[in-house]
Amino acid sequence: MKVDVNNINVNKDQVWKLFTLTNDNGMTVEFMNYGCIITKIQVPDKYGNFENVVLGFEDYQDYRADSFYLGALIGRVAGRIKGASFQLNGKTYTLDANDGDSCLHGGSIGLNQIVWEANPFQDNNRVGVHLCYQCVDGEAGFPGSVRIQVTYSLDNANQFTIQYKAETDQTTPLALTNHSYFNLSGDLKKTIHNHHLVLDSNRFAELDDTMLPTGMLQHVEGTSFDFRKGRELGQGLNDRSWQNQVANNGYDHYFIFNHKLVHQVVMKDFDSGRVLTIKTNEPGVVMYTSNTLTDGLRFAEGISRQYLGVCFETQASPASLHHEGFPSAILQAGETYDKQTIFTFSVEE
Ligand code: G6D
Repeated sequence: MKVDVNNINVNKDQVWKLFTLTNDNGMTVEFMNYGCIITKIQVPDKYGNFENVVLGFEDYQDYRADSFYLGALIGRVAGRIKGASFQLNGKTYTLDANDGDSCLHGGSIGLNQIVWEANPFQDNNRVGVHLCYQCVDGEAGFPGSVRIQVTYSLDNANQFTIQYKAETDQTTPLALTNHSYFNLSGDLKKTIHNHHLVLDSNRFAELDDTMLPTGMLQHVEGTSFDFRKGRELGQGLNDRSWQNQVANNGYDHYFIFNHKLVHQVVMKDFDSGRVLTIKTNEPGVVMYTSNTLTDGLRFAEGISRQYLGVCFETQASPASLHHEGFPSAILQAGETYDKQTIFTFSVEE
């Protein structure tokens, strides 16, 4: 196992670091310290062919302020905050309204645009990089000075782990996640329509026509949101139900996990045999099926098009800032934020 580091000379003033983690099976995970952006994950198919399973740009410059957040660390608060404001302990905070009237993914200068301090490490079982950043009080409109450490690591069980640790000197909202778009076909051979998904959730957050949670949790029973026994993503991408249509003909919804299965998500592509299992201590996940991904962007393995990847943004819910009944996104002063999501890659015949 090893960690390789290369420089990306962005311009005369800025150099980004590009890290590549490699395990003994030949699996690699590549990412930058700009936005903690994951640019490539190479894993084998059932024939042993190593191919990339995440969307990434051909030119690293295209990641600068990318409106699709390809591969990016999202924060301080992933998702949409209604009215770009919230109340906390009797005080009203106003944020950057960068998505209509809402604050999306931490505002127009989110953590996806920060150059993080990076410290590679290796021990007997894994290789990785600690990525650190100190948010100052009032940054992007959020209270509290927050020290964040995100750790990317890879082991020889083909498990890629993202660990998020943080502490704040003032109570503040914090909901960090990763915005990688997965496509298990390998090198973007096809869209995600035939990806088969099991998702351990009975309830999802109903959206209004501005993509904001209404505050109602809908049961998945009898809908294209019921993945408890497994279904292909394509059924929902073609479904004419209200909630699939609200999300621009697909999924862009927060699911609350039942936390009754070992893994919260299991996705499989039958042609390649690749399987992705996701295990997390987060209370839920936004599943986004790249419904609004525009055509024509130059990715490393080809040209972008709708439904080319699916995001599993494990997180608490920003809806909790305005509605009861949602997993809280509040970090108390003195409390340690300690979240982990493990992405395991395997193959099945
Ligand atoms: C759209 O609504 C979706 C978001 O969930 C996603 O993160 C973004 O595109 C990239 O705004």
